[in-house]
Amino acid sequence: MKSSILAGIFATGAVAQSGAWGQCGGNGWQGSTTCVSGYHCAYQNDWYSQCLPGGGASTTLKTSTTAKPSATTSAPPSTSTSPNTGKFKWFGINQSCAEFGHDTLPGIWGKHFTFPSSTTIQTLINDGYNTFRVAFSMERLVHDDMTSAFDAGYLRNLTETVDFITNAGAYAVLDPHNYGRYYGNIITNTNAFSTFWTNLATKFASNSRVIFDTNNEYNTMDQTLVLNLNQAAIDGIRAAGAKQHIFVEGNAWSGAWSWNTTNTNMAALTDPEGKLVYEMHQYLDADSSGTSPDCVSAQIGVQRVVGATSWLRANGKVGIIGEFAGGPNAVCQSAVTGLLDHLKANSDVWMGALWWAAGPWWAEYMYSFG
Ligand SMILES: *[C@@H]1O[C@H](CO)[C@@H](O)[C@H](O)[C@H]1NC(C)=O
Ligand SMILES: *[C@@H]1O[C@H](CO)[C@@H](O)[C@H](O)[C@H]1NC(C)=O
Ligand SMILES: CC(=O)N[C@H]1CO[C@H](CO)[C@@H](O)[C@@H]1O
Repeated sequence: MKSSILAGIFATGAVAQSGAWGQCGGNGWQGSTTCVSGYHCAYQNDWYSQCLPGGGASTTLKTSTTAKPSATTSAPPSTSTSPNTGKFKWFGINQSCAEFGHDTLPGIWGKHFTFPSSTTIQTLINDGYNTFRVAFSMERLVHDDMTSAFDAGYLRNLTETVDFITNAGAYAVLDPHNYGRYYGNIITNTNAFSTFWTNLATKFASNSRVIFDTNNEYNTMDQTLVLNLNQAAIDGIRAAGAKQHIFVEGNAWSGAWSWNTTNTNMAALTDPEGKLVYEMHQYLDADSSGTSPDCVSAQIGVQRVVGATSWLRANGKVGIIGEFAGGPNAVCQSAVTGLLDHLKANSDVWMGALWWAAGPWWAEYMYSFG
């Protein structure tokens, strides 16, 4: 999702009471600060409070910084008891906030950015999610250039988040939320990008529940460069001795609907480990941008991904829908349900799906998996 419009998508859902998993507070939030019955408003960070299951006091107005996970809090592995026993390997949600405030770099922790809440992560794991896409900013990790040493504090906080997730039995997707850019400039130095990935993968090579995502949403870039950057990331990660799965992303915001016309060259990517997963994003509003809570039709979910399904199968690849969402209304509910049913029915090529922001009816649907 284009970060500049994030505020808009969440603001448009303003109703009398925020729905399950909906936003209920945060800087600039103008919608409801109370949740529907059975949910309470939980402070996540200064930009976001969310309706989580259960009673409890609303903490929307809290402004202190309790958002960082504690490395000491761990939970039993939940994979065997997860309700998500369908065919998807990965089923999850983004954990977005360490990349916030991108206009201010490196920015101040607790003011411009923070890290995901361990409480939220644990709640979502208990509800059956097993995959968390952890967005972060490359500039905050490497200040001077892509090959420079890591910012120790940012790396430590990022690692604590990842460790919390993986110690709890879930998968953590490391997502440099950079749109193929570094300090706003399109990355053209594939060698430096490869080194960045060697350095990062070295830190996480021993954690088998980590997944590497080369970059979030390349866009308006040369198509061959997108191919080369992905290959450079793959080569860099393998040079570190890391053997986990790698999510590659395409040009044009990695859109599933245009993948079969835009990103066909990506079939040429190679991986000695054979663990590439093509991550595509798909929103269901008119221009596929995720800026409107309205879905085009109840069928649009399937219609936008069938071409990608064919492409994956024809090329012997597997994919994941790494971002999707629909507004809290009946048309979107049908559209998203149709999308997920289609992915599930084609689980030979689709390995999972990750919500960008959860919808109010999600829990019921998720439990219907398996
Ligand atoms: C990391 O988190 C700690 C709080 O545990 C905070 O004080 C520090 O500023 C953070 N640093 C970065 C760079 O995120
Ligand atoms: C490409 O994908 C779109 C969207 O899924 C689909 O409608 C279209 O038929 C596909 N075109 C080709 C040539 O496969
Ligand atoms: C559950 C969760 O972490 N959802 C996040 C997805 O991304 C949006 C936009 O960045 C956040 O506001 C949500 O908190």
